[in-house]
Amino acid sequence: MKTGFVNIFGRPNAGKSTLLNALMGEKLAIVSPKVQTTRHRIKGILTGDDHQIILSDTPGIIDPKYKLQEKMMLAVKNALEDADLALLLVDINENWDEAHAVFQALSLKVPAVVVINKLDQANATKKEQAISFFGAKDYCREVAGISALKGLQVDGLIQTILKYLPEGEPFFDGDEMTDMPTRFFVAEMIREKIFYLYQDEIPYHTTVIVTEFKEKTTLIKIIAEIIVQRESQKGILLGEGGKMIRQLGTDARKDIEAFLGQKVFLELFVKVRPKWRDNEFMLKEYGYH
Ligand SMILES: Nc1nc2c(ncn2[C@@H]2O[C@H](COP(=O)(O)OP(=O)(O)OP(=O)(O)O)[C@@H](O)[C@H]2O)c(=O)[nH]1
Ligand SMILES: [Mg+2]
Repeated sequence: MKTGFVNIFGRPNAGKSTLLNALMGEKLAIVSPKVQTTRHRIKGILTGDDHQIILSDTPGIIDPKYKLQEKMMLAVKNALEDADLALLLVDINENWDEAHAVFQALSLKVPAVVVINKLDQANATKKEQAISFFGAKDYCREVAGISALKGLQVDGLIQTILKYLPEGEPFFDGDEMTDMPTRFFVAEMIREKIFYLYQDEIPYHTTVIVTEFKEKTTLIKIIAEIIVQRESQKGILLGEGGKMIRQLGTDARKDIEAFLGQKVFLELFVKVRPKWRDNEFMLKEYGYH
């Protein structure tokens, strides 16, 4: 049996979370058109007849400006340390030199496959150019081209991954899919909707924590707190007469119900916690270790 840890790295928006979901065939990680959607390392355990691949999605690599971003980059650093294989994901339409600089700075000690993503948005010439550009880099063992969104060459990528994994015993039970608790995924689904519904700085000044999760006979009752930094942001989240937060609740509930396979009663509260993004204690409380 081939088993090992395969960690996905790349700049914000490269499509790392989309790729994790495509490889898993299941939506584990939230996705948005905005940068810095992912804040945690999220494991997906892919078990087949002859393999167990423990995948990790990680936050997009940036220069941290505040403590939350430092925590995000710590999640990246942790993932660097236990990989058997790194997937260096690049959006074919991003700046290749900048992506290369980021990959080089990782100083990887493990083999890396450069994965060129979003091939549905590029022509064959550009694809060939990207393959030769990254194929010549010294950290790159192999280049693969995919579209994570369209599921193009994702099965091929699994075969490529298996070449680099050692023989070994599985680390997890075959039916385990992730190491994160249900509450985490519920909070993430709410956070994803915030990325879609609200503009500008709102998603970046916000976090979500599930404070109650109770299984009743006919439904699951969930209470979640949305944390913002300023009173004005609370107003924006609520919207006129509470219109926006009602929309948020409806959108998030649908996803949560699909995820849990049960009816959900979802209640949202907005709390103002000034400067939570720079407060070590609060970051810990909100799950950023
Ligand atoms: N056209 C196209 N869009 C894609 C593809 N893969 C991802 N996207 C889109 O790119 C955007 C970013 O995707 P994510 O998966 O959130 O990117 P990420 O690398 O996880 O981003 P961060 O978590 O912010 O670092 C989303 O709008 C995706 O739908 C692809 O193969 N083709
Ligand atoms: Mg992501």
